Amino acid sequence: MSNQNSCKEIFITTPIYYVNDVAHIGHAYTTIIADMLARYSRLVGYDTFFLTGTDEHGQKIETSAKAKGKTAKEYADEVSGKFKQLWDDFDISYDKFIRTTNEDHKIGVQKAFEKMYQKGDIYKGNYEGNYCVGCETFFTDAQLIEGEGCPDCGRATSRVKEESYFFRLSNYEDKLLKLYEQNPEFILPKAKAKEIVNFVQGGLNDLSISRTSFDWGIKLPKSMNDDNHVMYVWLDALLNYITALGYGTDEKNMKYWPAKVQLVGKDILRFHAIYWPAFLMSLDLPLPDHIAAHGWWTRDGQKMSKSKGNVVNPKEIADAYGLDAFRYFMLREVPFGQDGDFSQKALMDRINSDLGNDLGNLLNRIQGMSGKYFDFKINSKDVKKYHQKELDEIDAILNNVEQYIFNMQLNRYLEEIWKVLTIANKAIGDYEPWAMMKNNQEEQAMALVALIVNIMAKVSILLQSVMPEKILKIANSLGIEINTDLYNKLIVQKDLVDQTTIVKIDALFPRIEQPLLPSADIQEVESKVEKPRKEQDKHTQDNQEEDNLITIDQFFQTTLKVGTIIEAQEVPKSKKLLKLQVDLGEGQTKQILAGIKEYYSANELIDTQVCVVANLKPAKLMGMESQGMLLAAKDENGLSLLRPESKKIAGTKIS
Ligand code: ME8
Repeated sequence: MSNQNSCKEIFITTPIYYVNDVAHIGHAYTTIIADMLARYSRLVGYDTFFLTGTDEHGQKIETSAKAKGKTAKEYADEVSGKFKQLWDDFDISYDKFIRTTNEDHKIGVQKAFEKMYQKGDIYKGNYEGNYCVGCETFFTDAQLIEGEGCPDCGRATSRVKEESYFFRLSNYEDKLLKLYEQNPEFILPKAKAKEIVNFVQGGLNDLSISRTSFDWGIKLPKSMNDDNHVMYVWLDALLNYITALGYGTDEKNMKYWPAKVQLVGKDILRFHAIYWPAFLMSLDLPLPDHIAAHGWWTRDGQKMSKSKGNVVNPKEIADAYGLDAFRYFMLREVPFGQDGDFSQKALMDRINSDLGNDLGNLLNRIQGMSGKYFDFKINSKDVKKYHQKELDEIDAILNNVEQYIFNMQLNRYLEEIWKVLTIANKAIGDYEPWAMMKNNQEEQAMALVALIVNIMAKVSILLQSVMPEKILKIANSLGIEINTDLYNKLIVQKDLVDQTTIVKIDALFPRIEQPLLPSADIQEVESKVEKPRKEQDKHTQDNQEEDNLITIDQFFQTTLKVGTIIEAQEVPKSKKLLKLQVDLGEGQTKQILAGIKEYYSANELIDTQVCVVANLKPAKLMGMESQGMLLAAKDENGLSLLRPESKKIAGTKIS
């Protein structure tokens, strides 16, 4: 490990969060990771800038505000304020909280638009296609589910036909492919890059970057002389990463560009790994080192959703279990990039085992031994004489951990540090300082206790970014101050704390025997987290399936039943949909809209049997409610409904 680059600038970003939602565990996750990176890089001595903020324009926000009887700006002020408050409560060390309604952001975005236009990357045309307001994304007909549904969230899209400015994304296809090839770590984790490469190889359409059908957005620059258009919210939003540094206004902080790491959830990787570098290339700006995409959090094995009432409110968890324990859990529990599950049990296990037994208990032992044998006064002068082997072992580990930070193997980073704690706990058992004291080997006992104090000091330095508040307490107890100088002395130069006086403090992580929040009491926050995602690219399916293995219990959360179709009708004006009434036994009939019209006529379906997903939340398609789904298999030869081999009683469960 080295901090040769002590003047190096490091820029770290989170996505800017939509203000139609209240912060939940997913937002907290991204923000905590970014905060950890920022704190780490400041401690190492890098000149660090950490950006977060809120994304406030677009049709979705305009519609949500109207529904609440507020102006879009009033609504944005209110929700943005709540995000900021939460990050302040969480002591998130952001250097700037950007709002896309800020005046300097608007100026910067307009300047960027002008530059892209002058470059010939923007032209005016007509857009005709499908728009999902929930995802603020355009889709071609071929991308839709059953002719109507958004491929990302499943909700109905609306048909848009309007004049629009386009960004020549198609011109960047080759440049993007070259970027991914030459910078295999541009997208992290690397496995995720494959999806993006496949997507780009499939061909890129030019991107519609303006809208005329609503107002809540940034106007085009005056020089365009076209007042009818507002900018597409993703162009506006992505540019926040440079306008926050003063692009187009006061550019002194542009020295932080390009970003070291831009954190995103896997749902918005495509925007950041395709559109964003293309926009930057168009602006002749350098590209970020890493776009790092994390996975999705579920709760007790289930997707979080408002309707299920199981959305995790991060503030409540942090208030009950402690902010630092929550931070540690989030960073340690799940390998970056994979989906993770939140449960109080998993959190308690981490607190009791890793934090209580391994870390907290080691500090207790230090306090006990130093107090009992040495009146709390510790001197390191003989540590090297007796424990060079242990020192070499721990320094080898700790000198190697920085790589895991910036390539986003954060759980690995913590695992390595925990190996060092294990060495310390083991050394106490192996050398038995109490026996040494009995045998008048005071010098050896002091060397051993001092070794443990030094290990604790080194570990604390490297855990400061993860658990700032608890580590401050540990540092106070060890009589040290964690700062860049101490980092250089203990980690870079592998030196020791010369002498110190230990201070007794209360247990840091008292054992938790029972969940602190009765499950039903974990307050739900309003959320839109339920985003059933359809994968865009079938080549990535295998990978995804490996990532998303489910348990048998999760499988049985789906109720599959045999149903008998008792009525079938065509849906007027729909090319694909048939409206079916399906008998599911015991007097239960469900209306199901199925996209099978091209393969089956309504008449031939009546009195036939089908397999039905019977516990699906109702959805609206073409203004009608669909209360279930039929199982079917589709390949290049067409679509076949799955049916029982012989007739079964309607409502028979499938397992
Ligand atoms: O997409 N698990 O904003 P957003 C993990 N404004 N992370 C989750 C999550 C979950 N269950 N749910 C949400 C937007 N997230 C745009 C971004 S950036 C120029 C514009 C996290 O409010 C995850 O980081 O919908 C995701 O990317 C982010 O919240 C989306 O927040």
